Amino acid sequence: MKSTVLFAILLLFAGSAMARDATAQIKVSGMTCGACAVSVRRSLEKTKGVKSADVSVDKGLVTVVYDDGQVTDQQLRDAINKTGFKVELPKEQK
Ligand SMILES: [Cu+2]
Repeated sequence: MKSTVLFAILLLFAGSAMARDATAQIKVSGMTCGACAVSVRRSLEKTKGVKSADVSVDKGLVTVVYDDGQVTDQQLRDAINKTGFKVELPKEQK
């Protein structure tokens, strides 16, 4: 019985190691209310390769889980920029 559980746990780890899910946290300025958050989230969810998108208006932060084999971080930023809200570049980038 114990070995079955262990095997299941091992399978779980192997599965997550093979998945190519990546998480991006993107700072977005200009969002002021729930409707803003919804429009950003919808546009990301329409983007190919995006698994889920979570938008925090308070923090001005968008968290996207995506398949990095299908879509790039830059494409996510482009999708947000198309909604009219502005992606803030991280300080270390120029
Ligand atoms: Cu709004």
